[in-house]
Amino acid sequence: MKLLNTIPKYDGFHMPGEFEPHDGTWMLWPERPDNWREGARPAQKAFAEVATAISRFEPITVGVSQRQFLNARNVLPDDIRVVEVSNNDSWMRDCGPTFVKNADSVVRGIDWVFNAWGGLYNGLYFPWDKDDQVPKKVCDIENKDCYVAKDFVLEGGSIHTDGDGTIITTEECLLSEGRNPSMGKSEIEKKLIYYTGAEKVIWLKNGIYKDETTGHVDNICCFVRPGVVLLAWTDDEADPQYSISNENFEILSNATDAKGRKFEIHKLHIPTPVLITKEESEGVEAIDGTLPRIEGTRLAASYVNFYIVNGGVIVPTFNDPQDEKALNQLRELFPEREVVGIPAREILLGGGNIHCITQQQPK
Ligand code: KQY
Repeated sequence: MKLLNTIPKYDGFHMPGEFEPHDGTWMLWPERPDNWREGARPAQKAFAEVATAISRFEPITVGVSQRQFLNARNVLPDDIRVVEVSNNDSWMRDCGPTFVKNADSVVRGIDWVFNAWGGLYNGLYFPWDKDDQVPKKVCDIENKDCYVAKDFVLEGGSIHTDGDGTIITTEECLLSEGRNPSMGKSEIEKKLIYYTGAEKVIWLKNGIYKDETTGHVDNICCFVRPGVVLLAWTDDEADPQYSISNENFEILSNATDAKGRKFEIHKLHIPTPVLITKEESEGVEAIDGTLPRIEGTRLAASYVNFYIVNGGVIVPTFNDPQDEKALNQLRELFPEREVVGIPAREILLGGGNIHCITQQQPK
């Protein structure tokens, strides 16, 4: 594996859409008791269900600490590869490599700076040094060369691409103080374009209400395919999410993508607000420096945080009347894929969802 200091776009590489063919998926195994309740046992069960669902469609590897290796190996089915990868927490979308490919289908990784969603300014835990090393380890295991983007803080969940020249992101996230405070919007845009090989960045304003990542796009908006987007939505004017979604709808309605297309926008209604219960709150160990889990806090529940695999779509469900409607809407939008719902409350309690814990490796 070579570490590269050149620029993917100049080398002829770009980030494919998630809906394009994968070689496989990467995940990490949850264990920290100050983020996951009851010593992470319920979360581990949920992660195992996600990994098992993905394994029906494509190869999957789960990275796990030395301490948890035997537990993960015992819990996960035999056909899921388990490898030891030290980590601080289990958000492979955010700390893992972003993969890019060229016209000859050579795949390379990008190793961004990871600072736990805001570093010492407003990051969610400290330290994050092991997470920051994950991309090089994944690329080494996969024997993929790896671009070192060590002058730019970025998490995979803060960008989506259509694989055809367009990136979507949010100002709330990428212009936040805790990430690249010395860079302006145009400089950040250039970094995105040079590293993902894209041509145009669409800037939405804010992410899902109360999203602790400071507004990752992957919880509010994503591509179904080039020119077609899904936007998390509510018709409840009293919900703070209402104005956030409406503002993003306006932006998308007035935008064209890199190829000059107007967007076809589909509204995907959020579930009834999900709040942390007393029992859930009490199950999390309180540690200074880690975001506390306080009873009654609203979680950033959204069906947009699904993950597209070869021939399938893995969708979070919340035991909510909206679940079935969301699944059916996705079945209509992805007629050629099997849409699989997975109960995801235990993942949501940790601050993210299925898209946040997965990372595709393109074919
Ligand atoms: O991508 C995400 N949504 C990750 C959230 C991390 C939360 C850490 N407690």
